[in-house]
This record gives sequence, structure tokens and C-alpha cells, in this order.
Amino acid sequence: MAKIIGPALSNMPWEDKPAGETEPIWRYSGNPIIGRHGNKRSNSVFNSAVVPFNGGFAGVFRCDSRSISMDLFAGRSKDGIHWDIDDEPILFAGADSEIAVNEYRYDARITPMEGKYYITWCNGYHGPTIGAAWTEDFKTFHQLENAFLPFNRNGVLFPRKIGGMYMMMSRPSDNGHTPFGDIYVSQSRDLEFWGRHRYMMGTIKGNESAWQSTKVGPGPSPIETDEGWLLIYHGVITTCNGFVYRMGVALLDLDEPWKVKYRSKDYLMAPWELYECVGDVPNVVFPCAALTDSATGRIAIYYGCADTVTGIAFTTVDELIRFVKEHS
Ligand code: BMA
Repeated sequence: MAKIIGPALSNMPWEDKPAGETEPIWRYSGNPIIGRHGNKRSNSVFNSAVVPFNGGFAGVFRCDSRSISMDLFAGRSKDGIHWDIDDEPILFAGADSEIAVNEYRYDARITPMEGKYYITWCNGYHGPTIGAAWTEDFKTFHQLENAFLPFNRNGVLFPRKIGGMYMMMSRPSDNGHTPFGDIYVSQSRDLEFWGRHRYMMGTIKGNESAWQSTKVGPGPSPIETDEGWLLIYHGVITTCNGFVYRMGVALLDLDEPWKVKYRSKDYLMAPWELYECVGDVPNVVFPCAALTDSATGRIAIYYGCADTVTGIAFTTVDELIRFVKEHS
């Protein structure tokens, strides 16, 4: 049995694998857990992040408004399934006034680290780049400098220093709906200045693994295991009717996480259910968070469905490691 390195979480949302299920991952029977109308003005609630907090759960949610502006909202939950999401967006304090201008904010990840909760997101600053902030209470949020220049998306921190350095994955891109994209890892001593950029993994061209032929991007903050960092990511193909977003998994070297030990050739999960295939942007599953229980190896992945609603899928560390090794 592989081991998750991290705290136990006995109250995380969970359903056992249904009898006869052959997939390595299975959806919560009550999906979607958050519908379009998660707060007062929301058109859609998706691509959002959650963490254990104060015996329950807290989250940062992407709620696109009815004017279709993109912003981040704090939320709280007792069970990780039923959520109260604020009606007003998060006010980020502390940033340099230039950085604090809110052009747009979306697709947050949360990484608990050193007693704080770090939030990273796609932040509009003359083009999309990686915004960063921290909170201790999900009420006051302290904004840091943007990690990178535009154009970039999917900034995801590792949950601890590695070799004495903070590490963040990202996916350099362009100003629009990027028709390309590979994942890199960057390093920092202080979470402000980033360098030592290393290529981690890219798209796979041709017919071999075409679901990830257009772009790939990191999902939740990586899960530390005794076999390596488990990275759940999204992969995109361009079809005659637009992009299709699927989920994959990779196992990264613990000390040099840009080195990929295994990576799924077959996708892990794809838009199969109606709420994943039909919505404001059809055929999208987009993972942004994972809860884990080191005592049992359980993993609950939170993912956006069709850019409209939010779902949970369950798996275990053994299922993911077996799958990535068998389908690498
Ligand atoms: C990406 C991001 C995501 C979105 C996806 C599908 O480029 O904008 O927020 O879920 O496209 O529309």
C-alpha cells in the first residue's frame, strides 16, 4: 500500500467504490454539489478550491456573476458537501496598489503551508498571470506580488519547501483561450521572487495520447506520497467543436518534482455525465482541489463541471498509483 504523507482527515466527504465499478475514480452520487446559484449573483460556480479548516472546511470559489465577471468568493462548510458561499467577493488587502487592481480573478487553488493557507489564482494584470495571497481565517486575505509576468495560468504551489525552496507549477500561455501550454516548475526563497524555472511536462502530439495534445495544466496542490508527488492535472484536445478538458494523473520525483516518473497515457476521468457535457462551456472537467486522509488513503477531488457547477469524485492513493503505473 502506498502512503499519503500528511494529516488524517476522518470527516472528509466519502463514498465507497460502488460494487462492480471498474474505473479508478467514481463520482459522488449527489453531484453536482454546488449548482449555478451558489450565491446571490452567480451565473455559475466552478473551478474552486477547498481545504480542511477548524474541524470543518473552507474554500475559495470561482463564481462568475450574471454580468459574467470572474471573481473569487470565500465559503464555509461543515461536511465539505453543503457550502455557504459569501455574496461579496474576497477583498484582498496588503498588495501594492498597482497589483491590487481587480481586472479579473479565477481558478483558485489553496495550499496549506506553515500554518497559513496560500491562495493562487489566475489574476488579470494586463493579461492573465498568477496572483498569490494568504489567509489564516478565510476572512482577511493578504495579497502578495504576482508570481510571474503575464501570460500565465494554473499557478499551483507544492505544500512544503523542497530542497529549501518553495516551488510552484505554472502553465505559461498567451492572452486568449490558449491553443498551447506546457507545465513548468519555478522556485523561490520568499514566495515573491521566482526563478530556476524547470520544464516539467508538455502536451503529447499525434495519436498516442491525443486527449492531452493541445495543453496541460496542474490541478490541485500535489499530494505527497512515499512513492512521489501525485499530481492530478487537466489535459485538453482541440476538436471540430472546440476544446474538451479531461483529467490525468502523474507521479513526480519527491526531490526534483519537475522529473516525471509516470504519467497517464489514458485519461483518468472525462466528461461523461450530463452536467459535465452540458453547460456554459460543454465537455469540461477541471480539477482544482483534493482532500486526503492519510489514515485510509482516501482522496476526494473537487472539480468544475462544464464551467457551470462543481462536483466531487472519489479515489484512493492506491487506485491512482496503480492506474498511473499501468497506463503510463
Ligand atoms: C480554461 C480556463 C478555465 C476553464 C476552461 C474551459 O482556459 O479559463 O477556467 O474552465 O478554460 O473553458
